Amino acid sequence: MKTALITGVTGQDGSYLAELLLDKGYDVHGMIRRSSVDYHERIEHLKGNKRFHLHYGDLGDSMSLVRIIGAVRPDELYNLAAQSHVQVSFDVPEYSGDVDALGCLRVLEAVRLCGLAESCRVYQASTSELFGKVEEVPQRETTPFHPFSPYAVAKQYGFWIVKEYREAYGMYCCNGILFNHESERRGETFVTRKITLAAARIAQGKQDKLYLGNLSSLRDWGYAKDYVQCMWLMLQQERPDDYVIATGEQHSVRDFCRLAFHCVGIELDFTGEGENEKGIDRRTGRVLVEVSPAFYRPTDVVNLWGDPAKARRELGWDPTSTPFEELVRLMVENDKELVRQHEEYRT
Ligand code: NAP
Ligand code: G4F
Repeated sequence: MKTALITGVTGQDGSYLAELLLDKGYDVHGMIRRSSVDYHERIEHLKGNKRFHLHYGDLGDSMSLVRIIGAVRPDELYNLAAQSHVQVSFDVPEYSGDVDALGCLRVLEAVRLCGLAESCRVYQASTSELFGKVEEVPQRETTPFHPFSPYAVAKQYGFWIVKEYREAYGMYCCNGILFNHESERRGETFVTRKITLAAARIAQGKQDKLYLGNLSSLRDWGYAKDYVQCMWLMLQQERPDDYVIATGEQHSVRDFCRLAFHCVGIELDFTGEGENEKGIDRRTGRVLVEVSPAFYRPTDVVNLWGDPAKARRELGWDPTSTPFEELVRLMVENDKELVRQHEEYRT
């Protein structure tokens, strides 16, 4: 039986990965942070499982990492923990740098200090945000990086320190350059979930309007459940390498909105431009979507589109298993039910 350690186990990806590894028969250890509420929504259902163990630690605290890694002695370590919100990284740039850049270094160094450099395989949650102000479309493994936020700059350090540990110490460590992936468990302030929740609330009369930032921003959105399989596949290869994981399809925030509202029975027409653009309910003429500059970023990544050819070829991964329309439908169905059951009105 293999043993895996997941940092960020309470997050969207960490929770799906934990489920996947438990299904595969792994002993799964997760690192959690102390918080004032002792409820971890995404992993609560796993807590009774005898092969699922939790440890308090923090990517900002080397000693906790050495303690946990030394005790667990994982065969595979998935470093998913991060301050993962790009817009928030402009508000807390130093913290984002500490956790997303140095946190990765701390994990790698803890593996070495615990004498596991030869036995423990490490996955680093790298990101398409590294392509930032894109220099090539679509983006592949050879596309130059141009990070465009404090988050992306920190993740770029993580990317290179992983490569460095691979080359300097021969460690088996990989960067998964993952494009945006969403799900029913996506954090509520990322644009997709914000839209699906708002569509569900508006359709049930619990919210009047949705305010968004850049509607023209383009993303390559996939399904998180499909993407955690790639994380695992990367650590099963003969040699460590870095991979772009994407669907190869691109849509705008506006497209996502149209489709999400369609799923609750509202057809939206967009009129106007920039800050004056509005999404109007075709049937009633009501304005349901407006632009608020509060959601603009000092620098915004607007043209992400990945080429998953290498992952398809070398990992045997099918990027089309959950089409875009199905992803949006799954998220909206989930949120319709959530809102119906127990959601309070929230803006
Ligand atoms: P998420 O839902 O925001 O989860 C982040 C996780 O990191 C949570 O478990 C969080 O714990 C934990 N965490 C944050 N700061 C920490 C710290 N200082 N020490 C220990 N744990 C900490 O993110 P996600 O969407 O699952 O993404 C997983 C990883 O992939 C992240 O590294 C993200 O940057 C990267 N990524 C995500 C995407 C995407 O589209 N989802 C794409 C590319 C890369 P709490 O629950 O206690 O907050
Ligand atoms: O949903 P987002 O906040 O995701 P973003 O910035 O692409 O970051 C996510 O994906 C990255 C992979 O590329 C991960 F590395 C990262 O950890 C995270 O998971 O924003 C997507 C786009 C942006 O261009 C943003 O400007 O949507 C635009 N947007 C428009 N209105 C909005 C909003 N984003 C948010 N969060 N909220 C809005 O109201």
